[in-house]
Amino acid sequence: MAIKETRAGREAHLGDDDLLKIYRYMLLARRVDERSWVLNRQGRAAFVVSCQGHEAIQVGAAYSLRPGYDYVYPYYRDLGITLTLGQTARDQFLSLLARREDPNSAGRQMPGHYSSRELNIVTASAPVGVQYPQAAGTALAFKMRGEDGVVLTCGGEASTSGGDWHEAMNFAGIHGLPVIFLIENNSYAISVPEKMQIAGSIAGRAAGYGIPGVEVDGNDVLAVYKAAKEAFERARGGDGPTLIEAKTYRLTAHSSDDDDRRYREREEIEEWRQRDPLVRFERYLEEVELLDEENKEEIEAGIKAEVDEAVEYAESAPQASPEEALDLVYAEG
Ligand SMILES: Cc1ncc(C[n+]2csc(CCOP(=O)(O)OP(=O)(O)O)c2C)c(N)n1
Ligand SMILES: [Mg+2]
Repeated sequence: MAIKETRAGREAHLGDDDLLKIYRYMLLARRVDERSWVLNRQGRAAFVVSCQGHEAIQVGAAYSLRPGYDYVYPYYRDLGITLTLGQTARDQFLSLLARREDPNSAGRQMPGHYSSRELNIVTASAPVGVQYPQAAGTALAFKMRGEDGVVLTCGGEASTSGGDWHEAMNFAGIHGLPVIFLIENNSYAISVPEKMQIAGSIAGRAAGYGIPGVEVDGNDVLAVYKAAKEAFERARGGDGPTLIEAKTYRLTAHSSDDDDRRYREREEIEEWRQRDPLVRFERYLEEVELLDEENKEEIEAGIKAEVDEAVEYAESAPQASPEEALDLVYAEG
């Protein structure tokens, strides 16, 4: 296929290769996630928490990260971020199946609790919102050292109801810290709808902390990329933090232990499926003739093979043994 520069790509300063790479990461995240549900329903994986519907936000934002230099404080849905940073489908299934080789926690943590020393992904803690003050602290360290690193930290809309988020926003605003708060607003906190969580606007709260606040269509990967890129540039240039509120919808139940039929209508989900970020980007790439039947099938087949191999590998990998449970948890001596 001829390489052509698309208008949206040019506007976002992205070449054709980048656009296809972004598509591939989004598709990989979706396929890994879907397979995780299959393994759960077959009784082979204990628990799944899903990124479906969040792929544009996660890949669009993570695409500006410098892996192993910038820091990430993610939350449990951020599979699209960790894959863009360099974790693999294998890593994901090793974690899902709690194998000894799981790079996040060697099988100790719940799935979705990402961590990597090499990629500067700081271990996700289970209480909602505790990542924010820690992210601000790391951003302060970058600033004190005179380094141009940026910290990306993410959470759902409900995590902004807790004190930790407000304290971190306040501290980051006062000290002009290089941190990006990415709020993945998927309209629900388990069964609690957005309107019971936020009376005004999340992006609008940024003004009170002296921080730029941006609201972006979280189903439009190029819009998210652009907003995040500007935020990264601001942070790297010494101009401090940004809050990005990216709006989307949780396409699955909260987790594999949740039955969302008890609190939301099927029609509502169907309506949002029409705006599926992956399908939307696919349509766009077809329109600008970067994607056709042939390369689409090729990309799908490549990802399917990768996912198949990863599941097979993880299923035959050794379990973590009970004797090792406390290794690496406490410092020796
Ligand atoms: C402090 C705390 N309270 C409650 C929970 C249980 N809990 C886990 S996820 C979640 C909902 C969070 O919703 P949101 O922040 O919107 O993120 P989403 O899951 O929708 O992406 C809750 C209440 C928790 N983990 N920690
Ligand atoms: Mg939510």
